Amino acid sequence: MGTEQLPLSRKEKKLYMSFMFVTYISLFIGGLMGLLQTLVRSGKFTLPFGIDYYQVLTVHGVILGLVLTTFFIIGFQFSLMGKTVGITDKQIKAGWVSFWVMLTGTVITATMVLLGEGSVLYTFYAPLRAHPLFYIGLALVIIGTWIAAVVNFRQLYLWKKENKGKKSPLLAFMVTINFIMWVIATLGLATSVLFHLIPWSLGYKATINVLLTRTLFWYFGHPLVYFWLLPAYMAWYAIIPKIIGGKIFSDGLARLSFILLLMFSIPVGFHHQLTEPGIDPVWKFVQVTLTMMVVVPTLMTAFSLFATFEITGRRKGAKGLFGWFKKLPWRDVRFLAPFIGMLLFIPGGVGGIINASHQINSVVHNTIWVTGHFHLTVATTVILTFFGITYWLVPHLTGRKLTPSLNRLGIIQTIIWTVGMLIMSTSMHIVGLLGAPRRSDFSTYAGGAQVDTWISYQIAQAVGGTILFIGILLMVYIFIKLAFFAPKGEEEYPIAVEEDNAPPAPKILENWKLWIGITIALILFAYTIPVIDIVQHAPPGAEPFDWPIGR
Ligand code: HAS
Repeated sequence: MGTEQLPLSRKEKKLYMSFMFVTYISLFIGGLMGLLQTLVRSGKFTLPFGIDYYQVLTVHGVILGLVLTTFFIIGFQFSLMGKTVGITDKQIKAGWVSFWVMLTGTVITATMVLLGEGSVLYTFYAPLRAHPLFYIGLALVIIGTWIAAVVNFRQLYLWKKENKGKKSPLLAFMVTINFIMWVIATLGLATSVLFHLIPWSLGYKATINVLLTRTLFWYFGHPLVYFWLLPAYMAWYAIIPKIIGGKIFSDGLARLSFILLLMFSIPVGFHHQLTEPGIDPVWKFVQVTLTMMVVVPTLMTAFSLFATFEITGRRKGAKGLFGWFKKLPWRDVRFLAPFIGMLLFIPGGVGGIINASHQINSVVHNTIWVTGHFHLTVATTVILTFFGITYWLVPHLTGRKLTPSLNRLGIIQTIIWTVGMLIMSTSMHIVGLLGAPRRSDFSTYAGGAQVDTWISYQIAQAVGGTILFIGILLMVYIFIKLAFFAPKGEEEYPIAVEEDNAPPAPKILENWKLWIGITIALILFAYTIPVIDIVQHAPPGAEPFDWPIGR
């Protein structure tokens, strides 16, 4: 890979840090809402001031699932591009435009939810209908991300022009793949929001095609989860090796796995709609098969990481089959937090494969098992890796040091997070198998033996949720320290280089036209006929359902 690292200017650092501030404010607000939810569902607590359960759930999902992740990812990716291919002053300005457009959209959407005009959850399924400004705010967030994408594409384009014939730096290649996936995926969301939801919520359309809007949402929804995951993979492939004192196992393998993830992340949205009528089972089968293909690059990633760990350990003198394990830097939070993320991706991924298996999906769909699944994947694998990145990225940007005491606090934070999440997520998986629904406050149900059993598990979830909230407070504290109070100094931006004897990555891996072409062909294959069906055979449109009723 291109080994040259560019210094980040003050202007750049300010831009990247602004994204981090929004991330950690979101973590605090969204986490508080998570705590309230687990308490309410335990049946032991009632929300004050007439606040509604779905309002809290919407803030939690939108702020953590959409806002925190997007701001962190774009800030982190900007820094990766700045470090590897550089950024011009004009591009920094465009970066600020993207930041402000995204922030304005976020504030508009959040205001509508807080006013009780948009309690439609982060999936905003029709016929639940929010205030038009809820959707307009979301549209602005998406437009802001597109501006960031164009800036990143241009950064790589200019670098390629100046470095004719050279392969692009690995991390810049990865950022580009993630943004190509995002742009293709958000086209579905934009179609749904601009042509269906906004006109309908403004009253220009009396009814709406529910299945079409759900399909457009999930066309976007699965790549959304990979948009969260790929920055974690960037750190696993290219940053963790440096932190553990090793090298990248194979640049070519890393690129190939990202290309496969691009191809197989989008044409798979039906695996979220397996129980929905109106989609021919043949197309569900096709998309489930494509879903299982996503497992291939994921296992390539696991293989590559094991190889890096083992080679590095052996170089440090490890003996025996698993001796390398002891040589890993367990006391370095920059490694420990992402490592636990990797480890818990094993049960998280197994859960995903269970979800995607059509018949078994009918056991778990719409139960709180699914909530358990995504708290392992996004709220553990991804978030712990993001925390791991924060420990070096923020001090690098603010010109401070991750001191041994902050490192220790980080390790405590990681343990608290892991314990809290294991309690909460395990309980969610078990009670999900016992049929407990997700997204409902069943502490208000009439009662009965089954509901009592569910509620007993809810108490475990409230305990886990409380521990997690302590973890959030600690993480916000560490962030504030790293941003403002840690001693001045220089923290390394750890980018690894490739093994010396690694074979060169084949040129074809940078053939963008080929990979984007195959991706579009797969999408057209998986979606064209079912979408035509959905449009042609649409039942009379659904009447809107405003929440709270009577808006
Ligand atoms: Fe999922 C629902 C299928 C991965 C997030 N998923 C969700 C929802 C979210 C989400 C948010 O097919 C809820 C959406 C909603 O609100 O309704 N998911 C999958 C599959 C995968 C998968 C097949 N999901 C993710 C990731 C997410 C995420 C990643 C976030 C980041 N998911 C589903 C399905 C549903 C679903 C259905 C709908 C369910 C329903 O009915 O509603 C796969 O990509 C998983 C592949 C992963 C693996 C694990 C590989 C392990 C690795 C770690 C290596 C470890 C090392 C360390 C090296 C096969 C790479 C080891 C060290 C040692 C010492 C051992």
